[in-house]
Amino acid sequence: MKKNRIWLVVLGLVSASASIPFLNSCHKGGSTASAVGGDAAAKVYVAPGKYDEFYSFVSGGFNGQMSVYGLPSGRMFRIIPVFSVFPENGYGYSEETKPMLNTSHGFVPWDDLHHIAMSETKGEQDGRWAFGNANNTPRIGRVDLKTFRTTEIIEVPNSAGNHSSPFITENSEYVVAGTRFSVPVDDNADVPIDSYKKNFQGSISFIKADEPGKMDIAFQLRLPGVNFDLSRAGKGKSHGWFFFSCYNSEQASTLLEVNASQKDKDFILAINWKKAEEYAKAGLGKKEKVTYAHNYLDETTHTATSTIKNEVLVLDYRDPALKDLFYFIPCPKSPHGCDTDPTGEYIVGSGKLAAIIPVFSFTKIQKAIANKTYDGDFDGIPVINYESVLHGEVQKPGLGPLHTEFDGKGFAYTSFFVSSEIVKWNIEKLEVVDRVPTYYSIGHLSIPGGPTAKPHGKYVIAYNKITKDRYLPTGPELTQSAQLYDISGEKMKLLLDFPTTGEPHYAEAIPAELLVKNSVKIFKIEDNKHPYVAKGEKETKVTRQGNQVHVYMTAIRSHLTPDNIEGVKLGDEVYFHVTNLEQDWDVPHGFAIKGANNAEILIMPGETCTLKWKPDRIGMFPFYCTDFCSALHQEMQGYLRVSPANSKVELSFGTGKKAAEPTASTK
Ligand code: K7E
Ligand code: CUA
Repeated sequence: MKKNRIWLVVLGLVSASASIPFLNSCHKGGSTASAVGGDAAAKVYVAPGKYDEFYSFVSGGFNGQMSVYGLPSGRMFRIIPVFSVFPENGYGYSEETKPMLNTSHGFVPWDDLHHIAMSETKGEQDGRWAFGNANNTPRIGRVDLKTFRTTEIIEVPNSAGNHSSPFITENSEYVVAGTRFSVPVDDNADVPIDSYKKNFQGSISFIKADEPGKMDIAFQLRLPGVNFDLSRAGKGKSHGWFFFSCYNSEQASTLLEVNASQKDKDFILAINWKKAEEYAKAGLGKKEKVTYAHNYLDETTHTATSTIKNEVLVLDYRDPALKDLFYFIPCPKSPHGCDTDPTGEYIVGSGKLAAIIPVFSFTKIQKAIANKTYDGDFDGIPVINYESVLHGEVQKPGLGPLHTEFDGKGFAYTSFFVSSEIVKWNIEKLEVVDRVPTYYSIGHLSIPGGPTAKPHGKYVIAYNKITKDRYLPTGPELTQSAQLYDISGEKMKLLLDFPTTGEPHYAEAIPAELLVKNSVKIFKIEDNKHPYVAKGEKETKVTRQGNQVHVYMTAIRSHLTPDNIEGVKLGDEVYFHVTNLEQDWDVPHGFAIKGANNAEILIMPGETCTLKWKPDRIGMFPFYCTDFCSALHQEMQGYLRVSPANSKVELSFGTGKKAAEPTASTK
């Protein structure tokens, strides 16, 4: 039956739409049923009022966000906007957050986030930050796990398609970003596309990210033109090295589907980054003129600033002084995932078109480099002899291997897109010990702590690309889907399907106890250094500077101050600076005004947010609180009067009886 299934999916390559209904005809008892043990429900049941054991940070793919789920329940708690505007809370719409999305191309409101990297100390998750990549307009973002907010974004110059990113070293020394597309760099960019071999270059950037507010590109490696795809840092004995999968070693620039699938082997690029760091510090690189943005959200002013930077230090693979930094290892065929096991000894390459999984030995790589066991070079970089560094190959593992994670007990778990399954295998013996079907076409998989030196090998989650008949139909577009498997025993057991938002690629889960204790509940109003804060209703006011009207507004259950504003004229730009005076957990207030070409702002306790609004007509404009904050939330509203440009109406404002002390009702 398993063989049949694989065969059918192979047929499915030719006729994808036909394969899946066909597949389901082998399931007993209905089109969407699958074998789930009788105790599965109990294993994912988190009783009302109880907490999940893990947080899972799931990339949103083309929604440009991260989403946070609990495991094992599969319940979604939060969407964290990173590279895409988010009208739900005003990210990218408020004046404070607009600079977060600034780039050398100007304001970019969207991106494609594929991979999460959690900060580590000594190879273990430390719960400080989660990093994510912007695939399209190359950037790396930092999410602060105290606030679950994006607090810093750095653009990556000389990169074009930041897929191979972010990957983190075992003490968070660097977050690393490789380019998917090689391109001609800088002043040499206006060249024919078919001059790829001559003019196109790859780049990998080492970003210092261990100090909030100071993210910067420490150095950048200039590399031959190929596509960099995925990577992991070495750890333990291989700490100091990085391993990147590369495809398109054919160096094609058109119809890659065919032209980049010619060779039997592409490469894994091994990089001695410790040595690169030394060389960079010794001044061996060259400073190049570039333009890139660094954006940072200051937690005391609650305001982001964007700074344009102009220089990057480049270490070029063609520089003879740098020749002991880079080594290519042949890897069959069009490799995607490149994963290092918890010990750091083994490097697993997953060739999308390969029939085996090669596992390389770090010890053997070191030996081969010492002995120069090379089979020539690629563009001047030595190509290490394949057999000399091979720990071994997993035979007949499945079809279309993509990614591998580890359970810390000596086993690896590889996802197979084409044969729709997770395969568990023994790293030392290279023997397949178990396989389970996924529904359908799994991309990434995730074990909590899976990429670290200390995985928490209790669950594996499949992130599937296709769901077809798994859920109620929702028109032409269906949800992407996650599936949770218990891996605590010898055999993997399917426990749960849950739908996801966006199109998840990688996800990284972390024990809840690492984050819960640090979670911020409020911002202290006395620490608020926003230039337009009103720390109490007595500080509220409306001021005019030319055609700019600044409203210093406060929100507390259940009124806005001021809630009557007159004297605004057509042609004015109005800035509502709303401070939430609450000092109580989970009491945001929102603000919206009719006709605003914008989103709401959602203001956390103690925070100030600004909505810019340009009235387009004369009239009466209601505004209100958008978050159901109290029994009298529906009373939390006001009016703004807009008069003609030449009107004599004086600027005035107020709320009810002046100086009334705010009274808080219960939520
Ligand atoms: Cu989806 Cu990591 Cu972009 Cu594989 S990548 S699936
Ligand atoms: Cu404040 Cu509703």
